[in-house]
Amino acid sequence: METNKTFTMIKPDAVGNGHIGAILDQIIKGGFKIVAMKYTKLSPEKAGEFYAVHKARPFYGDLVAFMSSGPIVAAILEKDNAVEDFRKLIGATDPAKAEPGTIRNLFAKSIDANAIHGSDSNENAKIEGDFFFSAFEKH
Ligand code: FUP
Repeated sequence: METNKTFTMIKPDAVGNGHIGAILDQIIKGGFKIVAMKYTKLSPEKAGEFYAVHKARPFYGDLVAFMSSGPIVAAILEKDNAVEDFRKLIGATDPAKAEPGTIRNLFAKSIDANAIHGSDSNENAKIEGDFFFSAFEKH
């Protein structure tokens, strides 16, 4: 299993608010190498598939609608201890609880529109990266 990679999405709120450049800057300054990246938009069906693990949660419908509401930037990132270090860099799911200086603290306004996604395990990093990128797109 790959343990040095994670997967991220810059979410529709952050893209719409013009924060792609600033967020990529934080990611690169945080020591992550971009292995694959694409600017794309999820259909409601694809967003539903990506977040299928949350299907039973009360916020699932709103989450799918939000994640398909506008363009996103999807990327695979590489660094030692990538999953854990990236979760530290982005901060808590609820931006009100995110540490000062974290990406969600700086760029997110609410728990549902929270600027950025980061995989929560090595296993999910692989699954999520494969959801967006084929083998030849990863460098
Ligand atoms: P995280 O791993 O930090 O992205 O958080 P979760 O996997 O718990 O949640 C995934 C996404 O569901 C969050 F990014 C935003 C959304 N969510 C809500 O809208 N409301 C909640 O109470 C919790 C999560």
